[in-house]
Amino acid sequence: MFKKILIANRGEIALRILRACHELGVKVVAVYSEADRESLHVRFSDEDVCIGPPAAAESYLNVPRIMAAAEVTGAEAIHPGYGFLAENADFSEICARSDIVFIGPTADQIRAMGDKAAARAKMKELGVPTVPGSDGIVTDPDEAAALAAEIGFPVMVKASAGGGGKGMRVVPDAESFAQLLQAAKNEARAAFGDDAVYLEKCIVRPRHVEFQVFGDQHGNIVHLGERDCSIQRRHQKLVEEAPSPALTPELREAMGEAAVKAAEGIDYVGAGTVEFLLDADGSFHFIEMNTRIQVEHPVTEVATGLDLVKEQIRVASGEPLSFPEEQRRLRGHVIEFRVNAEDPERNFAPSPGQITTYHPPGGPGVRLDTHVYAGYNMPQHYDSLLAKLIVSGNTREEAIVRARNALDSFVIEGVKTTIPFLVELTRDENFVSGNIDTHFVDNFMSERSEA
Ligand code: MV4
Repeated sequence: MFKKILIANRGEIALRILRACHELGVKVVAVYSEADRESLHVRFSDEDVCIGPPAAAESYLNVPRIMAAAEVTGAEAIHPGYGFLAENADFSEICARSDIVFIGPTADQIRAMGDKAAARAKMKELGVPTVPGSDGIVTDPDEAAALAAEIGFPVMVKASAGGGGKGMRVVPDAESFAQLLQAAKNEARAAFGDDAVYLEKCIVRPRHVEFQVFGDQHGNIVHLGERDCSIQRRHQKLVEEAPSPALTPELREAMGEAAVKAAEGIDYVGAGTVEFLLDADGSFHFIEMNTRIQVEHPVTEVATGLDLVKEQIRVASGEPLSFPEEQRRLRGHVIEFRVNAEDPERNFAPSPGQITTYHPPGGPGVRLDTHVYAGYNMPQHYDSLLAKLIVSGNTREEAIVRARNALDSFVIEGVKTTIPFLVELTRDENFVSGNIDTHFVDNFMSERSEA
């Protein structure tokens, strides 16, 4: 096992990783920007290094400074968390060349899934169900238009370097194809410096169901069930749950098998997530694989009783997977609510500033992953995630009741939060009945503004 790990992240995930390290008896090096001097991940760490000004490009994305911090402190491994450098293949490679263990996949594994068109091709070759679409990227606009007509409208144009919705367009008909193709390419070039795009048939009102997978360095790969993440707004997840209200045991087994096949196909090591779109007719299609620990990983932790972050560290140090077979299934029901420092009454505009009053919820079946405290200043420079409330119960109904009570008693003053929005959401009849798809939030918002 490692003696010292550097955490190349901030906020709640840095604190989450720090706790996992300390449970394993591993010392922690925190890095921080000038905006994060007062952060708990810095306070609770064993050593800390300031890596630059608040802007992420100059601090949490500043590879030379992070590598220097690891060298001077003698850290043997770096945990990247999510976001920032987590899916940066060059960073994984630089760590390997510097004899520092990157707690995550190799550069090759990251690249295999980072190029979405190549990932699609690879999955198709492996026999993992994909969405009907182009074989690789499309280059000639006329050929692309002909292929779109063949696939059948609506089609989606997606950036190959993308993921999470950037550089993506729904094309409703042949007439608008040329223009929307160009719009997707322009957005992709601006966002990723790469305008390569591919086509997929548009699945109308799908559910987003993702599978947690885990591989070790000895060739073992398992899945830990699914998370339903259909409740999103502008490609930001708001609520995630397990098990998915839409899966039968048969469908879970088939999708889990496909997820393991996907990970095996790229010899995957570490924690990963295979994302599927689930159609209303029960058919499922691979869309992307995320090669990192995800924001919503606690849903799986609570539903299985496993610790995914400790397992990432063990696997990176060369240990075989420690998950017993009987713990690789979901028990009871778990729902995570993301509490953001945003104003739901002003189109979810960020609301940075000082938290003046802070009373967290508690009680049976309540887990709160957060880095904030009374007096904490939410900086404007980073994402607005303030806390993740993870509720569990024997049934979905019990979890929802606990969620309502926890959200009702969660007091945060000084910044606007999404708590009032989440309270309303837990009372929505479609949410309560599990009738959720990727249009849920839009429908909910429009009904809310009419009321
Ligand atoms: C799709 C789709 C329908 N058909 N692909 C959005 C983000 C990215 N991860 C994939 N996304 C979608 N891809 C095909 N072929 C619909 C979406 C989508 C979506 C997916 C999951 C959750 C919320 C969503 C909201 C809008 C669109």
